[in-house]
Amino acid sequence: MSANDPRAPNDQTPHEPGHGLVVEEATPKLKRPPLYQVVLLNDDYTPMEFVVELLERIFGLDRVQATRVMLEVHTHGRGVCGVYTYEIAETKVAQVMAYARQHQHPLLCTMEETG
Ligand code: TYC
Repeated sequence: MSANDPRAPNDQTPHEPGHGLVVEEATPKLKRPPLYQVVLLNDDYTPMEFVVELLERIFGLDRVQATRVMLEVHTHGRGVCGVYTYEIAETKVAQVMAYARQHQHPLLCTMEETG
C-alpha cells in the first residue's frame, strides 16, 4: 500500500469503536422550511365569477372549493387560497396580482407566515 493508495487511512477514515475515540451522535441540522398562507382580500368591485376562475386557474381548486374560498373572502373579508413555501407563495401572489391587473380588477392578495 503506497502513500497515495486510495485505501490508505487518513483524516476522513472512520475510526473503529474501542480505540479511545468518543463518538457523539450529531443532531440532524435539518429544519422544516417556514410555510406561508396566500391570502385573498375582499373588495366591492371584482366579480365573483372572476375570483372563482382565478382560484381554479392559479391554485388548482375545483369549482366547489374555489366557490367556498371566494364566499369566505366575500363574507369575512379574507380567505386562504393555499399554503406554500416562500418562493411558491410569492409566485402565486404575483400571478394573482398580474391576472387581476390584466383584467382591470382591484383584487388584492398577500402572503403571511403560518404560526
Ligand atoms: N365582494 C365581491 C363582489 O361582491 C366579490 C369578491 C370576492 C371580490 C372575493 C374579491 O377576493 C374577492 N362582487
